Amino acid sequence: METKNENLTALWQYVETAKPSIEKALRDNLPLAPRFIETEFNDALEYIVLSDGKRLRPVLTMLGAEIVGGAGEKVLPVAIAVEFVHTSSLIFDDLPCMDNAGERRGKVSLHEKFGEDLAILVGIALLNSAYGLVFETKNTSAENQIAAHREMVSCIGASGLVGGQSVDLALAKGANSMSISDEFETIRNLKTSSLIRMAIGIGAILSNANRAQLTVLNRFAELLGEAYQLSDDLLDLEEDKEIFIEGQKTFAVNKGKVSANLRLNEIIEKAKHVLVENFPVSKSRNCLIQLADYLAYREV
Ligand code: GRG
Repeated sequence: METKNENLTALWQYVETAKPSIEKALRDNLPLAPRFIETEFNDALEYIVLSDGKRLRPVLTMLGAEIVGGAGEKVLPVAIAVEFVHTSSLIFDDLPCMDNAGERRGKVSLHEKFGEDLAILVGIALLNSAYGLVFETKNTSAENQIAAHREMVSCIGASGLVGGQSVDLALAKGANSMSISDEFETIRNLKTSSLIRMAIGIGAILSNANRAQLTVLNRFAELLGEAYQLSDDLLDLEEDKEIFIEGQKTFAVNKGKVSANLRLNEIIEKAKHVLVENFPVSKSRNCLIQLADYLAYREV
């Protein structure tokens, strides 16, 4: 392996530089309720959106724009939309009917703090506003905006994030992996890879990416989703082997740590190769390559 987490300087420098404008745009675009609606809605919205997220998905959108020759700053509205979708997925995922999580981003989860009813409303408000923000990106054609919007619909819907989460729910209820599909691992990655695909893809679409470039970026996103899921499974295996073995038959459980690590390396090398073969050397390409390493070899 050429790069490990300690060598991800270009990526973290990029994140550090982009973060102030991302945080400002998040604040400026919060879908706040008007003054006359005196509920806790706005407090709840600010509580979850302005919490301590890594903001990797908006960064992906900016890098998606840059790798096809566009400017990251110009796609900021849609980068914010991606963070809103991500945040709404975290809110829904934490609900008692899903993952029942009491904590998120180092704080009490939104529904525990403000109630399930308000948490659901905040999640919907964020999604709703994300679909509108795609039309706020200036210096791009109406065709690009419509194409980006269509990509969002597809990545969030039943063939993406929502469908992927339904697989997770079925597995949590004890469905046998093979009864869901032979392509079990790929389907398990759907919820993660869909959002990565959306993040990179809409930045690129709004920056005039051509069809061939989009195909390459979609493949990269798919591999990243696969790597993320596999590294997650490896971390689970590390933490609580018993529970996991009884629960799901993942690749990591079936084949063991050594094989899973080999496969993880293979996927990451493939992902990097896809970019290196199809895009010239650039800062954005280097950052995306480092992001692949980060996702695969993260420790939490
Ligand atoms: C319709 C939006 C919507 C969702 C319905 C609930 C659901 C379907 C999907 C859940 C998807 C989910 C929560 C996937 C896990 C994503 C993930 C890897 C989260 C952690 O990302 P980090 O580490 O988190 O980047 P921060 O907090 O830094 O942003």
